[in-house]
Amino acid sequence: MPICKIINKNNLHRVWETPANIHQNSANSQRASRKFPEDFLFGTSSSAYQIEGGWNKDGKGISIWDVATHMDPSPVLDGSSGDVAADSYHLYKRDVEMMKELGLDFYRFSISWPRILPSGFSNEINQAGINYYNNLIDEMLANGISPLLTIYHWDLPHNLQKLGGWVNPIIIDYFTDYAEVLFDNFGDRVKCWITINEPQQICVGGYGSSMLAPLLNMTGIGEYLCSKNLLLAHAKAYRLYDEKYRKKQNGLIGISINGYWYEPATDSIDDKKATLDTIQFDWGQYAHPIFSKEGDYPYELKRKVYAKSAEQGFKRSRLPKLSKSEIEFIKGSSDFFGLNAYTTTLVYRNASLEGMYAVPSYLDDLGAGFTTDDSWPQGASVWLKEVPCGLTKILLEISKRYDNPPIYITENGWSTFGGLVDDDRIRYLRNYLDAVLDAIEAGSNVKLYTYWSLMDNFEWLSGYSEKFGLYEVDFADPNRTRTPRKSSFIYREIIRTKTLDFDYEPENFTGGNI
Ligand code: GBH
Repeated sequence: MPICKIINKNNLHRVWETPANIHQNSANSQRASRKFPEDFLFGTSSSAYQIEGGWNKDGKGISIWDVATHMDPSPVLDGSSGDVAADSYHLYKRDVEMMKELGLDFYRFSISWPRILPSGFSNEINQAGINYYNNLIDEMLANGISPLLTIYHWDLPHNLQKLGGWVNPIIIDYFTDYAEVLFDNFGDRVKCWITINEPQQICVGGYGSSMLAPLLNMTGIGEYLCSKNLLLAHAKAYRLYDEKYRKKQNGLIGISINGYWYEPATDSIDDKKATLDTIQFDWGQYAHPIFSKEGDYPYELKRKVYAKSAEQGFKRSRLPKLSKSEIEFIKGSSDFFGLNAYTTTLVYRNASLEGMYAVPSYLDDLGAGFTTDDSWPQGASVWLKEVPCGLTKILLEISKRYDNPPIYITENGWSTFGGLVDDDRIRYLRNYLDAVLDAIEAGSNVKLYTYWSLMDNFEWLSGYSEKFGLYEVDFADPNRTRTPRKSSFIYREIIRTKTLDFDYEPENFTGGNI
């Protein structure tokens, strides 16, 4: 079986140098145990709207997800909402108990902007919201778990959306005001911050399509306006922390970018070019301005959107320009590369793409088509295939492109349709951690790993149908009872021993408590 070849530090992988047919690792058995570096850290991840519930409790304002999930007809697959979700607004002590059971070093969670600033603006702070997160943070610290705080994970205050949300440049200042409230209130105890979770998903999902709130569906225009404002908002919050808070609070701050790994579908030059273009549209669009030496949008993105715009009779490129000072402002604005990495996709470019996409559109600008390999194991989410060496490759690619930054894997996880015996999640977890170790051995500077997610939660427009949790949540139970899955016991042992042991079986696992 052709498995990813692992390359040494002097020869970090480039997409066009390897064959397209990569496969997941074979069976778990008979693989030697591997040790993680002593200072490597393990955590789990979640986000406010997906777990908290309490959507209108104690003065919280309305977010774009409250609006989207309350629409009639509902855009959510099972018609559900995050009104109650896993009810972490009330059950946070149980959540911390679970973190403790797993032995996590840290827990990544996000703050609901409208719970802190109900109107979106910082002139009015909701003390009940501050109290909630103070309690959560204090409970974590009392149990030896470090908070990794995401400032924005998609639940924009509805008021700001009324003004255009991420396509109105005024968001840059309002986002920074919000971040400042968080630095002021939580920065004494929070030493690691993520400004924004997944720019591409926010912009393409929310403004360029209707895959995420606010379901704007203005492709070819919306995602590019969003992109520029988001990069500037991120950078402004970073600069604020750097200049006003870092000395006193002594923390780190960065951004989390979702990185699909892309592999050419065939060996043809066209498919290799399409693959590189896709990388630059999908995550290079955000990573290049922040992490590259030269800054600015990637050349491939600028050239393609400019050319298409001209062809289509637009007076200027639909991708807004970054000025010299904006380029400088954004460049270097992240202390680490936060990477959310789940899966791999094959890319092609050929005549069959003609007329396939609306004009103008993001996909037409990019001019690529996507496919997958039937041999890749399939998760409960349509887009999720298990391709462990795709993770090794993206880690090495980031290391190579951006001068070996510290990489924080801020999300990685597997979805099922439920059940406590989750052997496929265990296989995914082990194979992906194995892939992380391959990347570290090849010279990638990976510092930590975060499993998505601590528990089942509201999976956006897929509702509650796809389960990512190490803990199962019973959403039919008003108490939202949480039960550890088999994978919890496996992850706990990996954390306890800092060792990946492919043969470890939890003793007497009966689907009961840890
Ligand atoms: C993460 O994004 C999110 O940060 C997190 O909130 C989420 O729960 C987690 O993934 C699991 O999905 O359904 O075919 O339209 C990872 C990137 C972006 C991948 C949206 C799936 C939807 C594709 N995800 N994308 S589709």
